Order: sequence, then structure tokens, then C-alpha cells
Amino acid sequence: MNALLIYPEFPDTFWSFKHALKFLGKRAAQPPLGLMTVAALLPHSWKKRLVDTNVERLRDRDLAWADVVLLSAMHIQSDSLLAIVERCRALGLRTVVGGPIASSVSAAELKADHVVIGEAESLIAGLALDLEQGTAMPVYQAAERPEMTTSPLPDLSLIKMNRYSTMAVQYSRGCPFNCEFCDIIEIYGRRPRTKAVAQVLAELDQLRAAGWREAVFIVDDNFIGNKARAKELCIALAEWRSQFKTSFDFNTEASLNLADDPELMQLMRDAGFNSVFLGIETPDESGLVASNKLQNTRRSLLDSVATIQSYGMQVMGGFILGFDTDRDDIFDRMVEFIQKSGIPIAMVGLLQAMPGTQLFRRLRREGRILDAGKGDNTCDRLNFLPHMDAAKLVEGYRSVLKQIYSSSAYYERVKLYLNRTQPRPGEQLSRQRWLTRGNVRAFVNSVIRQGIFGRQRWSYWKFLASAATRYRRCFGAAMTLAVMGYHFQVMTSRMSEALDAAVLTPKMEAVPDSESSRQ
Ligand code: B12
Ligand code: SF4
Repeated sequence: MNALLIYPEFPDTFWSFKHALKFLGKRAAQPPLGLMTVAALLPHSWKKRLVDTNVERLRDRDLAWADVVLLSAMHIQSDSLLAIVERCRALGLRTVVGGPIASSVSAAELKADHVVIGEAESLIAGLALDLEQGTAMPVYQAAERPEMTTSPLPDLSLIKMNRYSTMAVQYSRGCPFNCEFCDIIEIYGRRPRTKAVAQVLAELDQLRAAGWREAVFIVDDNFIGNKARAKELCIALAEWRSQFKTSFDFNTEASLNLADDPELMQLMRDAGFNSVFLGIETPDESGLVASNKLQNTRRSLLDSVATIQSYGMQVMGGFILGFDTDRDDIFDRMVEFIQKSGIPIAMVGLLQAMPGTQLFRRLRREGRILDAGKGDNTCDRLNFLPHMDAAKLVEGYRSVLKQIYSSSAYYERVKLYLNRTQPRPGEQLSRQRWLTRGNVRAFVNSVIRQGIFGRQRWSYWKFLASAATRYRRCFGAAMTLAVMGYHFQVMTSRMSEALDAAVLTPKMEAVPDSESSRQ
């Protein structure tokens, strides 16, 4: 069989990082690890090709080559996914859709010949056999969540590695917490399942052997879901890295209770983690309690963030507006919190009720669901009726973004963060070389676009001057953040324009029947 694996295109959102990636000459942040894993699970006798439409075009001759097309997507990629499925159908080509979208959108809406819900490790052999024999069923759902030890070495040979800024390695799936809005725990469960340390090292060896020397994202739902296992991996990573003169830096996602474990933070630092994404959600404790994000309560969130930063890790924060508990002052409180946190990259989104979540079920019971949403929490489209007036919420959201991504506010946060993390004189600097060809190119592009043509060039030059003097010991990190800031400025002004044009009050619509049956 000739199997063509296709990854649909992402829309241009805050999360695409597209405008910053251009500076680096990269086309996307990460490769589609789900499809690379599926490829490795398919029979060895099959021929495989992978087209990630975020970094290359899907050509007619790719489709003409294929006997079967396997697609993976998140909910947010649905427009592109449906267009590709339609294109395949027109050619009479068999399609199989899997990935997180299959847990959010009904099989009927996906319009594929076959839909796979859940993780592929335990069912792919059966699916492949059925496809070969022409007896494949419309829907496959894994009976149980597989142990990660059964997950193969992802097929790296299928991707165009140099088109991505970061490579992805997964150690664990699942998270022990129980936040009401979260679909991770619905898709991947609450029992963290990890690979063996040796599996992760084999993936890293594979990346090194292929010439990769840049960042690696450990794409776990919550890296510290099982702290003992996380520590075990960090020790092994530190040892693995010590063999090489230069090696990758790591980043990951974790829960905020990381701040309670100095040993783990130190081990992460030793292992080369320089950035961690934390779901902070809101500075308003009543919102945290109501959404069952209890691990973020009864603590100073600002102190927890500062503690993690003091271990040399940049904190990226996820924030949500639109909780039932939000009052009119939430927007000012959010801006104030973000400014004090020293979190340069603050991903503020509007609450989305993702199908399949506890939140979706509650709002549905309360008659407040408008539709299944599009999986994008950074647009003006609410898929539920909020307590606060919807227009006020969207307008407040816009004002938060405008304030935190104004260049002065952004650079203030970057400086606060650099103050907290930059190595003191005498302390060892990162072993990562900053002066690479890619970074020099990004620097030159940044000077041209931000320093010469940018609307906010004066703040840029002021920042550059501090980066070259006060923060010269972490000049690389400072410049990377300057480039990232450009993406957020472009997105914020685009979004503002879109919101100006949008009708702000959502209309109550019937929830599609497929959604009713899913719940
Ligand atoms: C890394 C990551 C990213 C990266 C991009 C990665 C990439 N290139 O795809 C970044 C950081 C950019 C990102 C961004 C976003 N992400 Co994201 N991301 C992840 C994360 C943490 C890991 C993805 C991964 O590599 N997984 C490892 C692989 C092995 O797992 P997998 O894809 O599930 O694949 C398995 C199965 O699903 C199945 N499978 C997958 N595909 C297929 C295909 C076939 C044919 C078959 C048979 C089986 C199959 O088999 C695989 C092996 O078991 C996941 C969480 C997670 N646990 O996966 C969230 C996740 C995918 N992201 C999510 C979201 C919501 C987003 C954003 C929309 C953020 C937001 N809040 O708005 C943005 C969208 C990007 C944009 N441009 O706007 C959601 C998607 C939910 C959904 N139902 O669609 C997830 C699940 C997290 C969550 N909150 O629930 N993300
Ligand atoms: S901590 Fe994060 S991954 Fe875990 S349940 Fe809460 S939102 Fe989901």
C-alpha cells in the first residue's frame, strides 16, 4: 500500500508563531508528531510519504501516488482538513482521520471514510489489515489507553526537518488534575503514562544523528504529572547532554505546582530546560476554584512564577477570560498580573467550551451552548453564552491584548524576566551557542523589520541597547524574545481590526444533533 500522511494547515493565530518564524527562515513551529508516530506503527511493507501543508504544498501528484490518505488534526485545523478530505473524495481516494479532532468533532462531520478516535498504538495493526483487505470500518475507537512503552520511535525520515523551529518528543500523556474546561484529561486521561527513559533517549539520539541541534519541545500534557518519573528523566537527560559540547535546550508544559518542588526545578535546569508553559488561567481565585483548578489556589501565583523563573526557566503563561466568576475589573487585574509576572509570552484566550469537556456538559445543561466552536480560543467567537455581556467580554479581551502587547509593556516584562534569570557574573552561561546562522539571520531580519520599518522602532532600539549592555550575558534570549514580540504585535493589531469589523453579540443557535448525541 502507498500511504500518504497529510497534516492540514493551521490558521494564523497567536499560537502559529508565523510572523516570528519568518525571521528564522522557518515555516512552522513543530512537525506533526502524531503522524510520525502513526507512520512508524504502519506495516513496514507499506510505502509512506508525509505532507505537512504548513511547510509545503499538497500536490496532485502526491495524491495520485497514494492508495490511502491518513490525516491528523486538532479541532482548529478543521477547515483545512475538510477541504483535503473533499479533494480526496473527488479523486475516489480512501481517507482515514485521527488525532485530537476525532474526539471533538463527530465522525459524520469529518466526512472521512474512516475515523479513529483516541490513541493509535493498540489498534493500528488491525486497521492496516482491514484497509489492505478492503474491510475497514467507519469508526475505530481504542478500547483502552495504551501504555506509552508500546509507542514506537517516530519516523523522522518523513519530515523536512529544517523547515521547523523546534523538534518534538513526547515522554508522557495525561494529567492527574481535573480542570473543568480541560479536554486533555478527556482525551488522554488522568493517569500520567510515561515512556521508558531509554525510549526518550533513543528519540534524542535519532534527532542528533539527523543533525538537529536546536530546541526540543517535550510535548507532554503535564511534564510533572508524575513527578518521580519526571525526575528520573531529568537525571538521564543531564547525563545524556553531558556527552556533547553543544546539545539541545528543552522546553515543556507543566502545572504550577512545579514551584513547590525545588529538587525537580533544579533537575530540570540541569537537564537543559529553559522554558516551561504553565496554565495560570486567571489571577482571580474564585475563577480558579469554580473551574476546579485547585492546584493554582491558596498560593501567591506571582511568587510561584518568580520561583520557577529563578531556576533559569522562562515561564510562558496560559490565561483565560470569560469565567462565570469574572467581574468588570478582571481585565485590569489580568493586565496588572501579567505585567508583574515577568511572563513575556502570555497566551490570553477567551474561554472555549470544548466538546467532550465537563464545562461543555455543564453549559449544555444550563442551556448556554451556542455551537461546538472552532477550537480557537484567540478569536472573537464565543461558543457559549457568558455571564458577562458578550460584547463587553470581547472588548475587554481586546483591550487586554492591546495593553500587554504594546511594545513598552512587552519589553518591560522581558526585562523583568531577564533580571530574574540572567546568569550572574561568575555563573556558567548556557552551553547553547547563540551565534548560529539561523539566529544571525533572525537578528538581521529583526533589525530591518522592527528597527527600521517597525512602527514601534524607538522602543525596539531602546530595548536592543539594554540587551547589548545590561543583558549581554543573555543576549540570545533577549533577541529571541524581541522577535517573538513582533509576532504578538502583528497578531494583536490584526485581531483588533477584525474585532472592529465583527458583530460582537453572539446569536443563540441550535447545537448540531451530532453534538447532542456525542454527549
Ligand atoms: C505540541 C502541541 C502543540 C504545538 C503544535 C504541534 C503540531 N505541530 O502539531 C503548538 C504549541 C504550536 C500547539 C498549538 C495549539 N494547540 Co496544541 N498541542 C500540542 C500537544 C501538547 C502535543 C501534540 C503532540 O505532538 N502529541 C503527540 C502525538 C503522538 O499525539 P497525538 O497527536 O494525539 O497522536 C496520537 C493519536 O491522537 C493518534 N493519531 C493522531 N493522528 C492520527 C491520524 C491517524 C490517521 C490515526 C489512525 C491516528 C492518529 O495516534 C497517535 C499515537 O497514539 C497536544 C497535547 C497532546 N497530548 O497531544 C496539544 C493539543 C493537540 N493542542 C491543542 C490546542 C487546542 C492547540 C491550540 C488551538 C491552542 C489554543 N489553546 O488555542 C494551538 C493551535 C495552533 C494554531 N496555529 O493556532 C489541543 C487540541 C484539542 C482538540 N480537540 O483539537 C491539544 C490536544 C491540547 C489540549 N488542550 O487539549 N499545540
Ligand atoms: S492542569 Fe492543565 S492539563 Fe491538567 S487538567 Fe488542568 S488544564 Fe488540563
